[in-house]
Amino acid sequence: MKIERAYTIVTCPGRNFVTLKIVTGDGAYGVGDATLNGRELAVKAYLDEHVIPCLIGRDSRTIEDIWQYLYRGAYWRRGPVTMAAIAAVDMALWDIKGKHAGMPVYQLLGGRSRHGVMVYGHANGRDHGEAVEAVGRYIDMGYKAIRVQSGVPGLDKAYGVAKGDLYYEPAAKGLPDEEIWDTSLYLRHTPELFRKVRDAYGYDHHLLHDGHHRMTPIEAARLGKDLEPYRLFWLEDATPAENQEAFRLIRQHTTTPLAVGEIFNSIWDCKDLIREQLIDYIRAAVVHAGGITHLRRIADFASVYQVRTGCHGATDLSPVCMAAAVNFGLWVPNFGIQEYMRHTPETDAVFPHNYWFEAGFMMMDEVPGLGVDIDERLAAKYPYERAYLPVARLRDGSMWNW
Ligand code: EZ4
Ligand code: CO
Repeated sequence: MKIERAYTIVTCPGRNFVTLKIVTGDGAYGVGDATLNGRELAVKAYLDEHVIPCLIGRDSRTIEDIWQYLYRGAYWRRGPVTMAAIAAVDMALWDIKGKHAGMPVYQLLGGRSRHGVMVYGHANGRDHGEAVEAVGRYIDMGYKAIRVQSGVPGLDKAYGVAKGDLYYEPAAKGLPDEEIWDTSLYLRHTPELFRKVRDAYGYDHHLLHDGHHRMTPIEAARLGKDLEPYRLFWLEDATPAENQEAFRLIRQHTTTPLAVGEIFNSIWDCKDLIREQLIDYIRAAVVHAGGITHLRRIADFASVYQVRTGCHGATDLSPVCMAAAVNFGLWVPNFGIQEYMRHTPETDAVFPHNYWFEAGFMMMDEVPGLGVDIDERLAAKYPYERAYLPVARLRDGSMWNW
């Protein structure tokens, strides 16, 4: 089917989302998520100015060729802006292909490997007491896997601590907030947090924790060792991975499973991590790693080394991305877990979807395509508002990783 029209929709139902819609000559359409938190309009411009003109008139069925055309054809490869734009096109084309075939995308990929996709929730609190209570609420909601984040005594701010309980949203309007960080305090208090959670609820639930890129490799190695008695499902983003070898040092010291990759854009960002079995879970997401077409390549490569998927799924990844992730997770043989940070009711209303949470799993019906849509009239009521993620500094003022 010929691609007749394509356009981007920016909406802010509490936070910003960029969505690509592709329409074919027979009136079918598909949607793709193109949201890059804090840099949204760069991806919109990349799509509007540089990608959409190349799509018009192409055969929507040639998903692989269009992917290669946009990746190789740009000459400038990889990077979050490029790969989010390619991902949006890819998601929309899979959506259209599913609608034309009358099948959900997971059927096109090879069918269900499981009845549902296990998700982890984000339990958090300003201190250990609040965090332990929050874990209890997630257990009561039926979660099988829970990530636990807490404020750190002596620090005003730590990653993952929400104002409310269910909805964590780090991006804020205005210029970036500045937070002070001190890894030594964090390393002192975090094992204690997990001791309290295990003391309160036992060992029947999977527990996870996000280091959010703030430790050096040797600090991460120590935290991994200290957390071993509490049998974590994973330690996430222990240290930045621009230098993939950094994980070798962590790996030599601890049996706590390691996950990384929510900011990765391509298979090249995780090639050595996977090939050398330095991680257990790869966190690359549909929207930031080039769409279903490329994520499938990463997952297949990872399967050779017994590395499983653990896709990023925070609030800045729209329900369009979540729908793509659930389709992907229902199929992918080496599925591990899927992150699920609940969207607000306003966001869920703008993006009607065919996935739902049930007893710790994300479920999906037999609906053609990705099973998600955008209500454009409702979206138009929420105009874009510039927002940024916070930045972090050490006590002496040096910039650090937020
Ligand atoms: O800070 O998605 O695992 N989830 C995370 C997120 C990230 C945001 C950044 O846009 O680390 O909360
Ligand atoms: Co994370």
